[in-house]
Amino acid sequence: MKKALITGITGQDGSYLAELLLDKGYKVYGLKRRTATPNFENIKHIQNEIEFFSGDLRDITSLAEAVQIIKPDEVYNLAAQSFVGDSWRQPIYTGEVTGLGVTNMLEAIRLSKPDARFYQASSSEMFGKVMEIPQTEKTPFYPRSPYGVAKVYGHWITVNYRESYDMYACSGILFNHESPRRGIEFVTRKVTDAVAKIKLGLQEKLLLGNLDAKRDWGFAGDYVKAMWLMLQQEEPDDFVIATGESHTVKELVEIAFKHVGLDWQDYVLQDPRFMRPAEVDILLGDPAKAKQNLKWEPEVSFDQLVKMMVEKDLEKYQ
Ligand code: NDP
Ligand code: GDR
Repeated sequence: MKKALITGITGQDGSYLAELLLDKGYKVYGLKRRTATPNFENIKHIQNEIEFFSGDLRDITSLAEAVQIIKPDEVYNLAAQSFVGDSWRQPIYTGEVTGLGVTNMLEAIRLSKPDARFYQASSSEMFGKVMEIPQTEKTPFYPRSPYGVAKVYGHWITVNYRESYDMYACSGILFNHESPRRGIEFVTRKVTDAVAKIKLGLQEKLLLGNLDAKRDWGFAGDYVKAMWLMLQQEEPDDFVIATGESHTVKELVEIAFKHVGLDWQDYVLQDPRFMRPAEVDILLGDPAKAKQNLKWEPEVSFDQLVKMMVEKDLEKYQ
């Protein structure tokens, strides 16, 4: 039985990946932070099938101990301070977790289980002020937030450990991916949650920032399959994972409101509090390499994704 350690198991991607690996017959271990109140919402349905280790990406002792005891075949490093907006409010913390935390995890593996296969959750935010459209594995990085900068560090340290120590270390450059398990502060879920509440008379208005930003949005359930595929190849490599389609925040809002028979213009207001000090205007990924080498394809369209999320939020409040 293969053993996999997932950091960030309580998050959106951690929960879908754990489901996938359990289905494939893996023994799944999860690194979980100590919290005053439990936050098992995303994994409560599979909680009993996972073995948890208490730890924090900033605390190498906890990582080293987990790797030493588990001796995992695969490690998926999904933990991060992942909210771009907050990375300006907590730049040092973001650097420590999202950047340096990757080195802590790599060191723990190098010292105790150097043949474990490693996946790093890199991000399209590394492209930031994009140098070309669409973005590929070869597009230069120009991050536009403390989060993006930290992810560039995490990306390059992963490449560096691959080249320095011959470790099987891969970096997946994933574009935005969403689901009903998405954190409420991210724009897709903020919108679908508000649409459900407005429809049911529980909320009056929706305050948003930049409506013109364009993102390449896919479904998280599709994207975790690509993570697993990356660790099953003969040689470690880096891959862009995206849909190849880009939409504005305005289009997202239009589809979500229309799905419940409402006109978004009656409810949405712009609020400068949700504008960012530096914005990433457009992201559009080219997943050709993943399609060819991993035989990976996204299955859920943007339209289906937004409707799925609205439906789940309606169900929740009804
Ligand atoms: P989430 O924010 O949903 O989950 C983040 C996870 O990291 C949570 O389990 C959280 O634990 C954990 N975590 C946060 N800080 C620490 C820490 N100091 N030590 C240990 N664990 C910690 O993120 P997603 O699931 O959406 O994303 C997964 C990864 O992929 C992240 O690294 C993100 O930056 C990256 N990514 C995400 C994309 C997306 O569109 N979703 C796109 C590209 C990259 P807790 O529950 O306790 O807060
Ligand atoms: P992003 O996701 O920053 O791309 O990072 P987010 O959903 O936060 O923002 C997407 C775009 O929407 C604009 N926007 C708003 N965003 C939020 N959160 N709230 C608002 O009210 C709002 N109004 C407009 C933003 O300005 C932005 O342009 C996500 C995270 O999952 C990262 O961890 C991951 O690496 C990247 O996706 C790829």
